[in-house]
Amino acid sequence: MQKYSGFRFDSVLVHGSDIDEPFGAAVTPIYQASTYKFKNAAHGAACFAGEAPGFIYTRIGNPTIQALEKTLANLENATKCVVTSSGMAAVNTVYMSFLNPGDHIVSTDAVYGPSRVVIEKYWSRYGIEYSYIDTSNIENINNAIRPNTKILYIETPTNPTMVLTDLKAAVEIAHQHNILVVVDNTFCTPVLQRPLDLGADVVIHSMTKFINGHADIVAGAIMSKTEELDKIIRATMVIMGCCMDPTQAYMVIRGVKTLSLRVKKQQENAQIIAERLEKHPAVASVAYPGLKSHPQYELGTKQMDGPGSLISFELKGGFKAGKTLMNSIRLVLLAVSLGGVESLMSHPASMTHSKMSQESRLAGGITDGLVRLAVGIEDINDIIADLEQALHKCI
Ligand code: LCS
Repeated sequence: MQKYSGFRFDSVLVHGSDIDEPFGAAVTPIYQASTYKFKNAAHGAACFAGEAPGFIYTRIGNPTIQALEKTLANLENATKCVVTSSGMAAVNTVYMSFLNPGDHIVSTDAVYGPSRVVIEKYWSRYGIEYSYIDTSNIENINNAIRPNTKILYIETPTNPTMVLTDLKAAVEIAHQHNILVVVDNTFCTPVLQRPLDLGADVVIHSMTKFINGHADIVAGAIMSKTEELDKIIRATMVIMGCCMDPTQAYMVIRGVKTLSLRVKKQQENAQIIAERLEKHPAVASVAYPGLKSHPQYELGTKQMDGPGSLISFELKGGFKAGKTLMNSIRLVLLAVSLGGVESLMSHPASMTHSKMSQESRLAGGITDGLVRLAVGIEDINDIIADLEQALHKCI
C-alpha cells in the first residue's frame, strides 16, 4: 500500500481517499457497479491472474472501497486494510482466517458480547477451543497459553468495563509463542491508540462507531501489519462474501474526514462528565481511563493519546435506579452503539451483553447495575443538565 507520503494524520483523514478520477471530482465518487468491462479476453485473463491492474467484480474489489482501504491502512500504520460489511463480519473474517479445528484462542473476557458468543456457540462447533480471561493481568495471558493457541484477541479498553490491557507486554508474551495478536481498536480509533505500532499483528474496527461517526451505517475494517496477513484475510473476506457496498464505503469516506475533530470534542466532553459523575450522590462508581481513580490511569496515559469518550458507571440504587435513569434522559438517547455525534446511554446486561451467561457477564465485570454512556459532541452544558435532571430522580 502506497503511503500518503509527507502528510500528517489529519491531512490523511481529509485527502487519503482521493483517487485519480477522470472528471476531477473533488471527492471520491461512488462507483456503484458490481462488475467491470475487460478490454479483451487477454486482459480478462490477466486481471484474474493478477498480472494486470483493474477491477473484476465488486466483492473482490471496487475503486470507492479501495480508496477507503488506502486511507484506513495509512491511519493505523498498517501495510494494508480490508473493509467489511459490518464489525462482526470483520471479527468473523479474522477468526475464519486463522483458526483451524483443534486451535485455541485466548481473549479478553469482557470483549463486545457477540465477539465472544460467536466463539463459544458457533466456532466451538468446529473444534475451536477458547479461554476468556482478564487480560489486564499479564500473568493470566501467560497461564492461558497452550501449545495449540493461535490467536490472542484483545479489546482495550473493554466494552463496557473500561479495563485496559498493556498491549506491549501482551504482544511480547504472545510473540514468544508465535501467537497472532489481534486488537479490536473500535473504542480508541487510531486517533488515540495505534496497536500495530505497539507490536500487534492485526487491528479490527467496527466502523459503525467512531470511524464513520454518524450512526447511519454498519461497517467493519481489518488492518494488517504484513502483506501476507492481508492476503489471507482478503481471500477469506472475498470467499465469505462479507464485502462492503460502494455507497457504504462512500459514507465512511465522508465520515472519517472529521474523525479527529469528533474524537477530541467527545473526549473533552467525556472528561468533564466523568468528573461530575464521580462526585454525584446517586453514583457509586465511575470507570473512565481519564480519571485518576481508574486503577490503570498510568497505563492509559502511556499507551493511549487520550482516554476516549466511553464512560461506564454504577448507580447506588442498582438496577432499579438504572432503569429510572434510562427512562428519564431527554437529550441523551437511550440506544446501543457508540461513537456517533450524539450521546447515547445503554444498559449492557440487558442489551449488548444479554446473550452472554450471567456468570460470564459478572466474571467480566458487567454487573446488572452498570450503565454505559457514549458521549457525543453536543454542548456540554446541555448534556450535563440532562444527566443532572435524570440522576436527581435516582437518589
Ligand atoms: N467490536 C466492538 C468493540 C463493538 O463495540 C462492536 C459493536 C463490534 C465489534 C461489532 O460491530 P458491528 O457489527 O455492530 O459493526 N458494538 C456495539 C455496541 O456496543 N452496541 O451496539 C453495537
